[in-house]
Amino acid sequence: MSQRTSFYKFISEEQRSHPFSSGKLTGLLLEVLAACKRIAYLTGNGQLSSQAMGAADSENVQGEQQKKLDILSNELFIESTQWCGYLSGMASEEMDHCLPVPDVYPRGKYLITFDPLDGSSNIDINVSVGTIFSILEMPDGETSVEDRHFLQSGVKQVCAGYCLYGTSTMLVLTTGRGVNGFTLDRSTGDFVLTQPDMKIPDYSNEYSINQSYSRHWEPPVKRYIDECLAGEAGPLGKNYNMRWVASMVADVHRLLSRGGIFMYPMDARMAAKGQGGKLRLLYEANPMSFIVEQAGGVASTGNQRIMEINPTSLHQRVPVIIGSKNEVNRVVDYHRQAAAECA
Ligand code: AHM
Ligand code: MG
Repeated sequence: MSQRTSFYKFISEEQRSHPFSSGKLTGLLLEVLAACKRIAYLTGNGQLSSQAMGAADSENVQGEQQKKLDILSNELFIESTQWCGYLSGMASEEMDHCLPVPDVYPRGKYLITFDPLDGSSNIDINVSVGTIFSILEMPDGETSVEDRHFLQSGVKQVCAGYCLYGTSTMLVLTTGRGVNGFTLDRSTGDFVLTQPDMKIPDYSNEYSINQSYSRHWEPPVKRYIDECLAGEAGPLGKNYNMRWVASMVADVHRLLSRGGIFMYPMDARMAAKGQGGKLRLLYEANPMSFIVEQAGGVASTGNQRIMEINPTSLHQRVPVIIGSKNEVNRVVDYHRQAAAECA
């Protein structure tokens, strides 16, 4: 009989290989998985749970219309994790400020940031969505939990992951020692290791960007996409394919599986509004960058490694250009050339 490796077995073996491991991260991750399973069940019911579908009567702190499932997923994530004793506080895309763990529960050494339901514009049309999370350590010597404690650069992440609610439910995770993918066995409720040591090919011929915004893009991004569109006859010498699910989790999962470049770049509309980009640094860009880098890819704003940004606010937005090493480095190089021409 072939041996299957459950998430619990995998993470326990990882824990044993660290002589001083306390098991606290394992404990926290098991509760994060419990939250993801509940969200998978909720999203999987789709139109059958009419009370969960459609728009809520509220906006999040960034002024975006919330869906009922955004709010329910946020509540499920909090309820599933806050009691476990390994967390001091959490911050979510759907909450104005951080949430310290209530006094009735013990507090632990970790902080968690999360986007409970990324890509939620896809909910009503039955297209993949996902949960993204990032685990940080609570700074030493602090007793209260405040927004400023979450303002840590991505290089300080202890763990990052996402759960993709697609045709199957998949968890993809890094603790800084590579990236592993697990598929939910719906008959047993176990996440089973199905994609060990995921690696992103250095080159690709697939790009992912919302091309309807092309008239707003900055010149380096426009140059790269024009070259992709030129195909074999152009400077890149190959034909490209394009995919855009509009769920970052699904788009990043595709590039982790077969390579590619994903871009949600800076554009003129964002600049006019004083925004740094669309995607959120703490809930989306940093965790995805940690995963992509651990799989051998590159994650940049075009001008800076994403994980080296020092966050200035909880809901800070940044440009995101991530994926296959040589494709992303080419776009970064075009940014460098454009800056040099302006200097
Ligand atoms: P959300 O967190 O509000 O769902 O927004 C993030 C999503 C990403 O998953 C996706 O890449 C992007 O927004 C799609 O944006 P657009 O609709 O502009 O193409
Ligand atoms: Mg999101």
